[in-house]
Amino acid sequence: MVWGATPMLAQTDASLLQPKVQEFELSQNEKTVAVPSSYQLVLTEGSCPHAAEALKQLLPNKQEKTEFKIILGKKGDKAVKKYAKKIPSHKEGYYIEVDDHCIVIAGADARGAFYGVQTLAQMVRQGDLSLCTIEDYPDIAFRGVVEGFYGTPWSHEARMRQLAFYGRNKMNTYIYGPKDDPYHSSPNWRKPYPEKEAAQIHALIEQAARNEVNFVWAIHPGKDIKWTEADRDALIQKFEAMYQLGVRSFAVFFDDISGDGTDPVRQAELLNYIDTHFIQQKHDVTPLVMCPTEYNKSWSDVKGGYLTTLGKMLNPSIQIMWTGDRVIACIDKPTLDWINPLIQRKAYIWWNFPVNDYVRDHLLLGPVYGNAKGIQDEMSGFVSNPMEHAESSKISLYSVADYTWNLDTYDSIQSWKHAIQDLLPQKAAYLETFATHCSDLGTNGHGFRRDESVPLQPMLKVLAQDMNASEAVDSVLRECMRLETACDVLLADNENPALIHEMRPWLKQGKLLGEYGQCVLQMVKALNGKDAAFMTYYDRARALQTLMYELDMTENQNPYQPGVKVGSLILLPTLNQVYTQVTSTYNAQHKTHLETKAEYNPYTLTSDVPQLKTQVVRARHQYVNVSPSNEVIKWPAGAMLQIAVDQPVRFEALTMDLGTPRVASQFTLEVSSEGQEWKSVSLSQAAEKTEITASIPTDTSLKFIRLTNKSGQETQVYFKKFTLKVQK
Ligand code: LTM
Repeated sequence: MVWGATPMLAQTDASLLQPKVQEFELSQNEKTVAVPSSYQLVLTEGSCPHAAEALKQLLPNKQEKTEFKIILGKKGDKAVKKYAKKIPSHKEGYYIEVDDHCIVIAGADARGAFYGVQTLAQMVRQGDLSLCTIEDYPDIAFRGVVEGFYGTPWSHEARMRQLAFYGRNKMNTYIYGPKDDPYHSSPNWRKPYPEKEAAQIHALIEQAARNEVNFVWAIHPGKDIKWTEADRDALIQKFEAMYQLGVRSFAVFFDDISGDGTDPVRQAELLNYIDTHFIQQKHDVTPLVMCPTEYNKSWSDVKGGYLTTLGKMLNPSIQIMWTGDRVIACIDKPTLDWINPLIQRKAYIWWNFPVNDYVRDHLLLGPVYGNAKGIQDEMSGFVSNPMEHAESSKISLYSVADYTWNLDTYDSIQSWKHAIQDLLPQKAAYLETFATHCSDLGTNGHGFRRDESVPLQPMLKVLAQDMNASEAVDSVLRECMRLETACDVLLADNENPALIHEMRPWLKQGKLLGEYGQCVLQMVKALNGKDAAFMTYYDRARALQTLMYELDMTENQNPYQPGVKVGSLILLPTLNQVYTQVTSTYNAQHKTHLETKAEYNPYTLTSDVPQLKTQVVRARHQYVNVSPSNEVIKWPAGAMLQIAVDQPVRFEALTMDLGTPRVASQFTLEVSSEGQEWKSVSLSQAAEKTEITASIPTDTSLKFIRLTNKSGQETQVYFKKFTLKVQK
């Protein structure tokens, strides 16, 4: 087990215990006891094996004839009988008592005892143990992670590390549902896993058990399910095969589908059948979890009755997942007051953060904030959907563990700092500097944003108003130097190689950004000091702009949101603004024609399709791409998507994929030079194919192209690709 390095303290600091404990009381004499070098273990054999094993790893020197005792057990065990009344009555709770000759860890159940050992481990890492009592328990029953993103699923090794991390941080749930595992979703959900993958899943289940985590295996059959007995039996058979591998918790996801699979009556009938004929029959399986098709308020058609049908029909023990008011949203009381009555149970929250499968050019390393306090009794579970970058996701997941265990004392910044300390103890300060400038998502179709560069924002604002404000120039310059240093140090670090490997493209970009910032601010200083070095700083700033662009064009080249963005919310835009101002001033003073544009996107997107309004459009070489969407798009009748360019160009061809065969005839494609007169261009789609193409006559230069739903009714499509080829 790898423990984060904690400074050695003379006594226990309860504020450093993770997640924050509910009740911590120091003994009146405020004495401490040294961590025992040997101890006698008192426990009921076999009662809480994972807690006992964790204790053995923490303090290996167990001996029969030593005075110091550690008493470990769960409610009902003889060993902890004396403490029965002190054990919290909450599931998974525990009681700890430390005095100068004994440590008691008494769990409400075996998992509670395991969590007690995790707390003791943290105290041991701090140094001497304060004589104290702790009563602790989780606020939310199911806490953890849903590996439910699009993109490269986590590797086996990353998952093994994750499960250990969940155990240490008292998260009890890992839902396995990566969208790009073909045996979880279409086309292969009916088939058993091949041998190698099956063996790995078995190993994950064992690792989950050692760490007191429920391994929930989810299936995503809705894209091509037939409401037949054959498919119902195929699903049960797949669950049975997973049960044989050791799975004891199951989920069925119906998210991001359209067509027949979305019928709530059929879904409820199937789920109730699985519940009655499989889940309930097994006696050792936890309650079934489902993700509905209408999984957030903005998509819910209450009059259509989807959610109320599920609420009425689904067996009461079946848990229903919910992402909030939107696909990506934070959770508060109004969110839960709206959904819980409709589904006639407490929502099981699927929190879509820090998932970045719709902004893959950004890495989300900032604090976890925005979820309300005081709502613990209104939800049955809270799981976070992470990034495909498993190690980097731990910054957020640590805080999700903290929040879901003890909502009311949750402090987002403190938790974030502790998370960073835990992940990279030796270089935490550097990681904190980098993460400060690498947290926002950029413009995106979901409109979800996170704050970024927070401590520097006041100075960046001053600088944006007055590039000569010397205090602002100096402090931003110093921070850019810190950023460059942090990226260098992290790039060369080997304390957590998996983390650095994931962050490498963003660290390289962060380093360039730090250098660029220093250069731009040196340009300001040189201009004010009439220093001839201005031109050298200018040349280097231009070079760094090119290097940042090239990195964006060559690294992390996924087909969805390719590239690498750092500091994109405020640091880079402010530096670019200063660059433009300082260069323009220099040009005016010296009658020169230096390039004043720092970056430039000639393309803009407008749309009255609500889900596409804020999609990003990017030009890369000869191609103009609109960012794809993961979800089903409800395209209203008459609504359009338009791309405009500020100077006329010759569009050559459009290639798009709406994920649906025989759909081209429902749309019109038109082009225009000035936006007044429009010419139709025909769309071609081969039978049973989803790709649609159009060749655009190149005899005239154009500024506009638009795609309109002319079918007279709402059309449901995917939006997998929209690429415009432009003549060079
Ligand atoms: O959120 C849900 C229920 N489903 C999908 C996720 O698989 C995906 O990761 C997120 C974020 O793109 N959006 C979804 O619609």
